[in-house]
Amino acid sequence: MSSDLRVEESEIEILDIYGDGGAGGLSDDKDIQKCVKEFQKHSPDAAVQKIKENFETLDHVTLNIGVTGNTGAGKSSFVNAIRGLSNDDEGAAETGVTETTQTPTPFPHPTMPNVTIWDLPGIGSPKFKAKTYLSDVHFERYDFFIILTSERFKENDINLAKAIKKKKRLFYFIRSKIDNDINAEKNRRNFNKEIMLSKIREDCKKNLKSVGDSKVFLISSLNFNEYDFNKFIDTLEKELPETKKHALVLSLPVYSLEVLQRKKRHLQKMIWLTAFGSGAIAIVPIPGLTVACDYGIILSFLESVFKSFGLEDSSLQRLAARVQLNVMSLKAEIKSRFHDGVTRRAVTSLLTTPAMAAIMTLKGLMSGAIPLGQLPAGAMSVPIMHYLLNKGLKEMEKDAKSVLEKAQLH
Ligand SMILES: Nc1nc2c(ncn2[C@@H]2O[C@H](COP(=O)(O)OP(=O)(O)O)[C@@H](O)[C@H]2O)c(=O)[nH]1
Ligand SMILES: [Mg+2]
Repeated sequence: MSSDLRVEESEIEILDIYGDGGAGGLSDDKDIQKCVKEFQKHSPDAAVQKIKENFETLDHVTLNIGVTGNTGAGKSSFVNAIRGLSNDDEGAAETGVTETTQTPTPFPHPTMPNVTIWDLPGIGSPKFKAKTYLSDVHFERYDFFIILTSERFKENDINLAKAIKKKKRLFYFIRSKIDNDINAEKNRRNFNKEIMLSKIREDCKKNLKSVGDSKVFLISSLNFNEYDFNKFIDTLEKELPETKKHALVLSLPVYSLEVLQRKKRHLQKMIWLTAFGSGAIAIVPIPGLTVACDYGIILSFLESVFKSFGLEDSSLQRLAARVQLNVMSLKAEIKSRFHDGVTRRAVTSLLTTPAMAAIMTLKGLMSGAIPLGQLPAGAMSVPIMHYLLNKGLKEMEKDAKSVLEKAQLH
């Protein structure tokens, strides 16, 4: 398609290349300063190496989530939902069955294999011993635990939470199947959803008093866009280490515009790292490209964005089945150069964006953000890379928004 190679920039777009009125990309001073420091400390080669290592670490960070609770609490359904699967999808954890397995079952994320959700054995037995349970499930494996119940939290839930606390690990209480509670009450004359939710919340908190200041979230695995799921993710974003929260947010299913924006914020942070790692030194110039750059890093960044935004065929297929649409009608919403995926052709067309004017404007724009004098001569391609990666990200964001709209999930 020759239209791939068209120059689409206008001076106006350049002034707002970072979206959010121009603040987003430049405000991440800490990341830029870290990269610049690497350059001052080491030779340029070593600095790029170091930045690449950081990038790799981020790419390979593991996240293990342990989901526990009574049989029937909704553990398997939650495990499926957080992996973006419906209970009937291929590869989904079996639901509505009496648990027979006494060992944790790992469910790898469908597009991010380093993220694993563990369906843990039920804790309903009267003979339950929290300490033994924790060592049996290898508690040290999990970055955090989720304790689910669809009723009141019982003694076993509370004892388990106390034992996890003793081990100085994170845990969160989730009161599941809230949609059922709402449906059962909604026809009553004085029904008020918010009052009802806060009653359930207060009741849970009272019930859990002996555990200390613990957090309870009300959710429905049938619809993460309702109730407390977003609040739950807000809390995790505050409490998890930097790399772990990054893995978590990127792995979330795209169920709303809100989660798409959350993902975008995380991915934009990665752009500086990617730009430095890929563009700081003219490693192997690729003929015809605007800048000499490390193609591999750029490709892997754009692939992460594509996957995380749910634009891959497999994600679209699952979404189509869930909202009862034809997958082709969702795919048709991907109108950018990435319609056929993150292909070499699409990436090359992004990187051949010439717009010399854009680059000149960028020089002016960036010299305030990065002390360019402190970088090796080749590093001028860093701001250009930043600009191009952000452009790719924004194109995919637009696609993802159209898909959400088509699926009526915005
Ligand atoms: N309405 C509704 N039903 C749910 C929800 N979560 C689970 N269920 C249903 O509750 C039953 C038990 O769920 P399951 O995930 O198998 O529980 P587990 O035994 O803890 O793994 C199944 O019939 C699920 O479909 C929810 O959030 N809302
Ligand atoms: Mg189960």
